Amino acid sequence: MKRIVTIQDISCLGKCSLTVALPIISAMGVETAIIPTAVLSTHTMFQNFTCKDLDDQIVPIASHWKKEGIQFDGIYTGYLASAQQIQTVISVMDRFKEKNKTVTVVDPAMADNGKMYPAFDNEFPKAMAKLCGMADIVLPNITEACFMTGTAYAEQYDEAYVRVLLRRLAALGCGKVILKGVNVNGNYGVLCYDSASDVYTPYWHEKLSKSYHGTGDIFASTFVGALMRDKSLTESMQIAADYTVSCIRITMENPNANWYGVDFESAIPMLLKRLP
Ligand code: PXL
Repeated sequence: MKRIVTIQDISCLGKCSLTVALPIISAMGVETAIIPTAVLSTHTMFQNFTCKDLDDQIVPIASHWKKEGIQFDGIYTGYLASAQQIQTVISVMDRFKEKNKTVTVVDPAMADNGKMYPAFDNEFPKAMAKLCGMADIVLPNITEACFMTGTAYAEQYDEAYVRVLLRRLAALGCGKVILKGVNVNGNYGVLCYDSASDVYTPYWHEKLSKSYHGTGDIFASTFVGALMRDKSLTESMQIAADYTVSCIRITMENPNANWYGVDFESAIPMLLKRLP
């Protein structure tokens, strides 16, 4: 069984970050170690959330594992609490990245719909761009790609705008990009870009009328799980997109659904059917 480590916060309630990454990746048959970077009472879309930074634990945890000779097939980072914490995570990634073994995946979770999440300042995207530049695969949405590349965010855009964004991400050092929430020529979906060949492969899917918090984390976790189960980059992207859409649909159809996250639990059996 492959083993990954995922580095992101614990939002104790709210269905995001580690509370979705652990169940999804484990259910997909991949051992999932964690480095929790902060403990929050909820995600930051709630009012009055508490937050305890665990910055001082990250290096000691990594050092213990090094002494034990632990290696990883994958390193997946998600929401990180500060620019300083990103520096710490960069050092951990450097220590654990084994050539030709460890795949590094960075979800630069920090913004959506043209806005940064509440906890971040203008320094944050610069630090995140540095982490993305080190990764094998990055998973930004359009807003995150704009913030990291200094591109003006547009609600409506054409294919040329997407190409500019992808080339600017490549200039940061991002080798492979899965760009999320792409909306061009009436098509909606995700695309997989390989900077070496400058070629992208879109996967268009249904756009549902509601959006929910935490779906980026569900996409990223499923993508990592599929990749570790030896699916190709494009197939992993498609499995992640299909599962995320199913989670949203199930939640929209549930009159008792919570506002703060999606019912990803109900769709896990469907997801596992994609992994024979
Ligand atoms: O889903 C991304 C995420 C993860 N963790 C925390 C968040 C968010 C998004 O707002 O606030 C704490």
